[in-house]
Amino acid sequence: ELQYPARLNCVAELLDSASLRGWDGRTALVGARERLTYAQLRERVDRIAHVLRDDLGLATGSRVLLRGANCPMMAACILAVIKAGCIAVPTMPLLRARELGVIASRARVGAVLCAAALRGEVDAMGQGALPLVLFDDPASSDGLEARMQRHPEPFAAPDTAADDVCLISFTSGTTGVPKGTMHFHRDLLAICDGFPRHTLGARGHDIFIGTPPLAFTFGLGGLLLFPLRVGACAVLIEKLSPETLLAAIEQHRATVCFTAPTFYRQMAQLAPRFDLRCLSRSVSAGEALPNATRDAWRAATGLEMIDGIGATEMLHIFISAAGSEVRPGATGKPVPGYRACILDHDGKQVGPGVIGRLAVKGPTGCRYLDDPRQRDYVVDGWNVTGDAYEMDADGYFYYRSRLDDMIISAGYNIAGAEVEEALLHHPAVAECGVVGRADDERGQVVEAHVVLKPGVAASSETAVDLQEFVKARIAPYKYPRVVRFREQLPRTETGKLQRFKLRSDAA
Ligand code: 3UK
Repeated sequence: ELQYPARLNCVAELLDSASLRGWDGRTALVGARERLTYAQLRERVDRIAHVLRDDLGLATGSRVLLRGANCPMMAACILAVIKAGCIAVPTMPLLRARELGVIASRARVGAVLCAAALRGEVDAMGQGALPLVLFDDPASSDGLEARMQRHPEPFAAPDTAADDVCLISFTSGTTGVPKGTMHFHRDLLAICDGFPRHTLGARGHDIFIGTPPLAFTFGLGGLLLFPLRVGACAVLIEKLSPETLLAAIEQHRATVCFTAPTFYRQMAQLAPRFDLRCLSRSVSAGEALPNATRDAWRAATGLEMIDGIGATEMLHIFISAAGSEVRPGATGKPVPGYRACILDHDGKQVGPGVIGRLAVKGPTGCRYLDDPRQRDYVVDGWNVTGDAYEMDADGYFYYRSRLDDMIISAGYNIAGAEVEEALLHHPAVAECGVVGRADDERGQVVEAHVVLKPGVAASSETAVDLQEFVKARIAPYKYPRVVRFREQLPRTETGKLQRFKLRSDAA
């Protein structure tokens, strides 16, 4: 059981303990243009906190919308909002004015901190007279950097409770209106004291790197809070491709990498060109990790990937496995502090070997901001994530599909992920997504959207070859009756396949 003081500011706690432990001179953050020690980061956070309270007049509990690419300044802004006793509302860099406007009004934000390069969509979002302060805009006299000059004194965090909200994170929203999820000061520490300590074994000499935006809780934890909690360093890079991430791992001697399964699959192809011996742990989350990808990455780097399922509602990863605990095909076991079970349609727990709805309970959990969907996600204190899972007799949890993505064809239940896994073992397949398409005769048919590796012809022979390949690997009724070749697959900024687009696109 994790215990935190009843009065708590999680950022003050992170940065003050860093100082008490003598980490002031260590490197905390590395960006494309600058490098900050723990002492420099604390000073920067304090100056920004003063701007928020003294210049903008924000009060404890005010909500501040944040917008910027992954860089030390964006990280410092998020930390400063929280240290100031305000509530951080980070937003994904690719969001458009209309989506930002919905978030700003749903979260009732009182101010905006935005990277100058991304201000266009904020200007267009139409929230009237919201105070807007730009950063990374050195020329401006009322930009954040100019204002920070005037506040050299340390900032004392206002008194807040461990269960005051400090973060509102919006779900990537593949469907419907985005949902805001609220998290407490103690939640941000609880995730640091769960997965990274127990599963990852994070240490002060680690160098964290990866792709998830800081506005996505996967990135906020993995690339900021986790390293700060153990005195480690995070490398923040604004625009990453599989190739530039590999180069950055090599250049910065990174030891821990966070990204999504498709990125690992693409990186495995290019890995032989880089010296990756520095890397000792690679964490995959956001989507199911196919065995084919786990195998390709192991063959390329010698590393056994750490798969972990997390959710914005739960703040971070709650089921995972590393090293010798890994069972291929399984996500893993509950992270210490969490419990998990499988529920049937009536909400009753089922035993091993039965597919049902995954439910979890632990130090973090779902608190939607004014949303009736709260009662669908939290049932009897259990968080029901919307995933179809199965448990084995040893307590391992196996992902099957998103509940609403199960394909029902001629009376058979088919998990698209299983068909994808089979296809990914075929040497011609770079990426794929499998969905159900409405069909008069069968209800739904299995439809595969396939990106081929360079040099392979998108021909009907290839399609038949893929179909036969799947029939030979898994139950033949699961084979894709329709195969469509694509240049790329539609993905969210968090790396998730947008299945609804696959279902509606092709015709
Ligand atoms: C799916 C996975 C199988 C699953 C996230 C790590 O992805 C994150 O949060 P989101 O709110 O999405 C949650 C949903 O994504 N998913 C995530 N990881 C896995 N499915 N295997 C996995 N390893 O459907 C889940 O319900 O965008 C991930 C940390 C923080 C996060 N917010």
